[in-house]
Amino acid sequence: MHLLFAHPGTPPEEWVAALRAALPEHHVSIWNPNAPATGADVALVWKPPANLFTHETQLKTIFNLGAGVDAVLALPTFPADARLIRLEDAGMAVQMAEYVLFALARASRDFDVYDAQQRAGQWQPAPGTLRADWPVGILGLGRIGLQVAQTLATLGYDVAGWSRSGRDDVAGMTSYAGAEALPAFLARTRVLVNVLPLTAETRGFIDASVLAQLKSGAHVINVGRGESLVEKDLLAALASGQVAGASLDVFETEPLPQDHPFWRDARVHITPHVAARTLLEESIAQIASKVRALAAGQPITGIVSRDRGY
Ligand code: NDP
Ligand code: OXD
Repeated sequence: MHLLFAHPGTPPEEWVAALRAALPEHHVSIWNPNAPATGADVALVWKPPANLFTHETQLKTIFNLGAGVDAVLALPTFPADARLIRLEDAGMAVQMAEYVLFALARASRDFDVYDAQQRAGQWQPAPGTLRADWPVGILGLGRIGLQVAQTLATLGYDVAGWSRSGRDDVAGMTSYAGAEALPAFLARTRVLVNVLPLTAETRGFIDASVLAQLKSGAHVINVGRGESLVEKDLLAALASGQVAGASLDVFETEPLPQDHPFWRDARVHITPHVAARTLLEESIAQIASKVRALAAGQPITGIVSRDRGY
């Protein structure tokens, strides 16, 4: 196979060296839009420009260097007959669990209050909190959502998860499946964690109606995609007090525009789409083992369904 590395946002040398070391029997090139096409049949991409696919017309297998494939599927040039394969966990799930646990503990254990007290030189223990008062609801129980659920359940949080098909394999988690179960899931949730992929169905999903159904004084943790959350509806819910705070890693527009009201609201915590980073070693190991399987005609997991969008 001939592999092409096409991640315009990252210096290619380290990745390409690791790929060559992992797959010495295959050819590896770096995409250069100003050079003739390489004829590669496999590409490794992250947010590729649309002209990758009009330039490199032999590509039949695309490995996405992330879990979310929304940016690739949005490209009108993405070839209809190409197979799209996403990263499955590859070290991201545990990072996401850490991120969510940190945001949850910050909200439920008054760490913001103590930060403010420190700045004011105050020593003022707040009343203790009970996990029972902080039921967590996780939207999306895939590779990442399940690890988040497992981590929180192990620590004794009251955890529920919602997905299309439901899961019964996390001890201590209550599973809700499908649209008909959504109202009950939302009604028992105070901390809403979004780990859904961005698809036609999940775009704009967390809107005023969803936020209104959460327990009053809710917290929103969005680590999925920004376009799944209607930001103006979150601002309105913060203004009314229905939502008391938010930890947001992803946004409708990235980078978050300087004039966005989120920057100026102390109840909103912002990170620049870093909740789970793509790790070189784990990602190359996963992709290399799939390339070897494909070359041997064996089945692989992680192939994206175009119909579902994830
Ligand atoms: P998976 O494909 O493994 O899981 C997706 C989950 O969402 C599944 O449980 C699926 O249900 C559920 N789902 C999808 N559509 C719907 C729907 N319409 N209604 C109900 N449930 C739905 O994805 P991952 O866990 O690997 O990744 C999730 C997302 O996390 C990525 O797509 C990406 O957007 C985001 N991400 C963000 C990062 C960051 O740094 N902020 C880093 C990595 C990922 P079912 O199980 O029934 O199919
Ligand atoms: C991903 C991401 O989807 O980094 O992997 O957002």
